[in-house]
Amino acid sequence: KKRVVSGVQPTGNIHLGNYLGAIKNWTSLQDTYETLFFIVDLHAITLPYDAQQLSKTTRNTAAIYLACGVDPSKASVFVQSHVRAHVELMWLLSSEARIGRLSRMIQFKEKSRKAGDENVSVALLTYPVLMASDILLYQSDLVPVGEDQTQHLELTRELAERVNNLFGGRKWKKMGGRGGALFKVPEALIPPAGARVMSLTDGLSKMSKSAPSDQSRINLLDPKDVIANKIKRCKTDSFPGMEFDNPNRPECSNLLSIYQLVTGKTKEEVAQECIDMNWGTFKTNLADALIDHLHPIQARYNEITSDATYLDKVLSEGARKAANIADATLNNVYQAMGFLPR
Ligand code: AQP
Repeated sequence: KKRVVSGVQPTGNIHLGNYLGAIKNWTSLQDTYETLFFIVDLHAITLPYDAQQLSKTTRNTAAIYLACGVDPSKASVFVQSHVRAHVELMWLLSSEARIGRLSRMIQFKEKSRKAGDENVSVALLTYPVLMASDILLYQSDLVPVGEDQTQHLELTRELAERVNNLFGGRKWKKMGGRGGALFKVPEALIPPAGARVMSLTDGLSKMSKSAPSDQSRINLLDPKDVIANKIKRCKTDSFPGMEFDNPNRPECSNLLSIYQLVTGKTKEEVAQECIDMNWGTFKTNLADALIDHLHPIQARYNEITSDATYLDKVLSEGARKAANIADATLNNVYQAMGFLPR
């Protein structure tokens, strides 16, 4: 079976964008591939964060994975920092990553501009090297990536090839190793179209955990009345009817896509159904559909978190399975790079 890895940062409340763009897709991937889904807590400290909240957010994120249907009997679910090999391999890879290349990454440029020079951590710059480590440790075949991560995956592929060429093959054999490639070079798994969920208050920016206004997103654990209220108050326009893909109506297109994804209808069905609706009617339908879709997830979340030990067991078993794969890769790399065995 081909292997797929993916993760979400515990940087805040998991929202509809994280769910429709990532977690929901994992539940079908776990049936086809060997999957590892982790909570990338080490990535969550690259921008200023609240240490009092990190472990709580990490646990909640793990519980949400399971509530959304990630099945620990099929997928390994674990916390990134529980597998020490992530940080160790990152250090080894960083000797082959180049500052110029990292500082030209679009996400680094955007985030560092927002944070201001004095707040830019070294970790924000080297974040893509940790991401490369997350992927390469598991000899992953495929990585689901949104548009904003394709550059990072490209860097991962370059690092894999570079280390394979510099230290793999015959050179590794001379060091007492098996020879061949140290890392599999991963491919991108492009998610289904329309899975980019935009903010409720601005149809041109993406829904995001860190956006200051909670009105801009639907959190998966929002109670019914909060969901209804956020939809009622979200941004609209003054055009008649509802339509997809009108560049002058980004909010309309976004809300129709959300409606389509949570009802499981086709785009054509939704376009037909809503063509003559006014905003008031559509918003009521959308709020009802969202509440219906999220209700079972919230019920499962409550079940999972009311059991004091279940989640811990899942996470420790997941970390154990992950560490088995990760340690094998890491040991090979140490050997090929010439380190004295322990
Ligand atoms: N709005 C979105 N629409 C579709 N997919 C989205 N993802 C995030 N936002 C949307 C997907 O969720 C996964 C986890 O993302 P992440 O936690 O690694 O960081 P992010 O992409 O930066 O997510 P956020 O929510 O915007 O968090 P902050 O505010 O902390 O940066 C990824 O697969 C991502 O594509």
